[in-house]
Amino acid sequence: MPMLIKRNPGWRLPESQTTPEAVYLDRRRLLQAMGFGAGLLATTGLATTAVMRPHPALAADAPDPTADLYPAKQNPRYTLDRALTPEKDVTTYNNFYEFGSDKDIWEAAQALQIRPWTVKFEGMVEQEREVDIDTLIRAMPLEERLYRHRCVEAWSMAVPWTGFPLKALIDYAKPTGSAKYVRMETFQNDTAPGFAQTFYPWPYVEGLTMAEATNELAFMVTGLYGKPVAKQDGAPLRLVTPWKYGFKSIKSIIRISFTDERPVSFWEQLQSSEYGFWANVNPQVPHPRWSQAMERVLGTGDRVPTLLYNGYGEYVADLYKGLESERLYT
Ligand SMILES: Nc1nc2c(c(=O)[nH]1)N[C@H]1C(S)=C(S)[C@@H](COP(=O)(O)O)O[C@H]1N2
Ligand SMILES: [Mo]
Repeated sequence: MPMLIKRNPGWRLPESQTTPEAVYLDRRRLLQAMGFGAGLLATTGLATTAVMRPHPALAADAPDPTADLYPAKQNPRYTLDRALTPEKDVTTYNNFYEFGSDKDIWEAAQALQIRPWTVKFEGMVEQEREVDIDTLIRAMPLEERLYRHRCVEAWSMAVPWTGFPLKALIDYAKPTGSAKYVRMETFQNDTAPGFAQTFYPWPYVEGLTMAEATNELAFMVTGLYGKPVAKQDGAPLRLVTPWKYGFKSIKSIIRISFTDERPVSFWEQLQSSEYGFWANVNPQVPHPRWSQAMERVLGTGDRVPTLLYNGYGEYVADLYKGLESERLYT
């Protein structure tokens, strides 16, 4: 079990101590990752360098070919004890490093072309294949779920996602019995300015064990607030795993591979001392640079205590029995 950290009862999370995932990278690691000397590092201003934004797409996108599927019926099993975060906050305060390392990327993300879009199924599957996103979405059982989201940076939101269980996608992909993990990958092309920051280990990658991926909570998102999901929130297909820190919820997926090797995710590759594979929410295990005890709720700005497994222990705690020696909470 993780060590219990005793906290002052009156302790509050100082906002200034919570920094975005990337702005405080260890200097030596960053140098290695960049493969450059200190001279250049000094002039590039580390990972905080402002990213140039492209103009948002000028022409409006064609109507979404799946728009008729929304709103989908809400599944009453997944509701919340807290108010939903206003749509405006969910769609204008984002983490999507492909479009820049600050929260204000929603306009830049409009440059992403989400049709045509295909998803490849690879690795340990009966047969590798590539499927058109609209064919895929129409083959899946869409429903709406209200989920909490807890970013490792200590902000949170409550969101009405539309999508389908990851389990349904896994049944569709037909992995073989040897598969132990599912690995997912985000698009990489020259429409997004973040790829010019070559010290990041692009493309964005995430992974789950097969047991996690087939847990009923693991959800593939195609919609948000009763509409097709916005580009800045990961259109046309993103993962949500509400019991884990938000960085596990990989956006704009193009490739899903089944493997017997544990995938190394984007953040783990960048800074494994801070971001591991499991990344389950636990208020008692601090991030090396800040506490995880409390969270700031987007929209209201309220500070509320963070819950073990983000409040989803009854669904997922069993997944981690026997794994107590692992770094389950970072
Ligand atoms: N491809 C990709 N997926 C990503 C990210 C990213 O930078 N790139 N950021 C992650 C992080 S840190 C969080 S908190 C959530 C944010 O999702 P939201 O912007 O819809 O709130 O997306 C996750 N998925
Ligand atoms: Mo995050």
